[in-house]
Amino acid sequence: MYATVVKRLLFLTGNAGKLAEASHFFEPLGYQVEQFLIDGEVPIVGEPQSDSLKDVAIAKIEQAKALFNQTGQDAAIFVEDAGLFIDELSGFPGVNSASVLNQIGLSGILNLMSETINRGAEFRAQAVLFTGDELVFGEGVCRGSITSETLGESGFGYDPIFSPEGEDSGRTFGQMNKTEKEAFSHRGKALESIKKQLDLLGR
Ligand code: ITT
Repeated sequence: MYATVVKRLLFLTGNAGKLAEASHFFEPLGYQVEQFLIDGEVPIVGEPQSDSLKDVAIAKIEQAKALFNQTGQDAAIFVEDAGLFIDELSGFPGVNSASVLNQIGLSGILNLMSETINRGAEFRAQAVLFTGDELVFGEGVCRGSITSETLGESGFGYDPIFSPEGEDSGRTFGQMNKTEKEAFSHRGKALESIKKQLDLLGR
């Protein structure tokens, strides 16, 4: 009988919701997902001022690699950058989704949209995994619409005001469990793309 090899995956993030969803995806694949901490803290990394999620993700993984090299450990490293892009608001809050949510909350977004008929929006995610040898990129987009009120308490961030396309009963991510959300979500798609590439690489 062969021992199961558990691969460590260190996720550099301060967002507990993103960490929980990445764990839900990777752990059945044989990864042990951990938050990347140094001395018990999430290391602070600079994020460039850029409209490109990919530029931000690359900046984060390069800094994570440099920090990780100092630890002398053996693990894959993972980062992800995501955001909500609302059509009628010309892509706002976009790359600033985290800070905008802190500043105005879900009620602020709903107020901005109170007169708006066009409720289309999309979540985008750019994930990057460093295997130890190479970078593997995964992108995901999830189209949907902004609801007129908050619905549900699951998930995190903008989940209670976003209903994905294809969800026939109009539920928001906030009304779904992780498995249901993953089937629709930008993160699920980005991670699925990375998984396929790892399979091709035989990892
Ligand atoms: P790290 O950079 O530390 O990973 P963060 O929260 O700052 O964490 P992002 O820069 O990727 O991460 O911010 C994206 C924000 O977009 C996030 O804070 C949420 O508010 C929102 N967001 C991203 N994915 C989401 C999802 O699946 N559901 C709801 N909101 C989401």
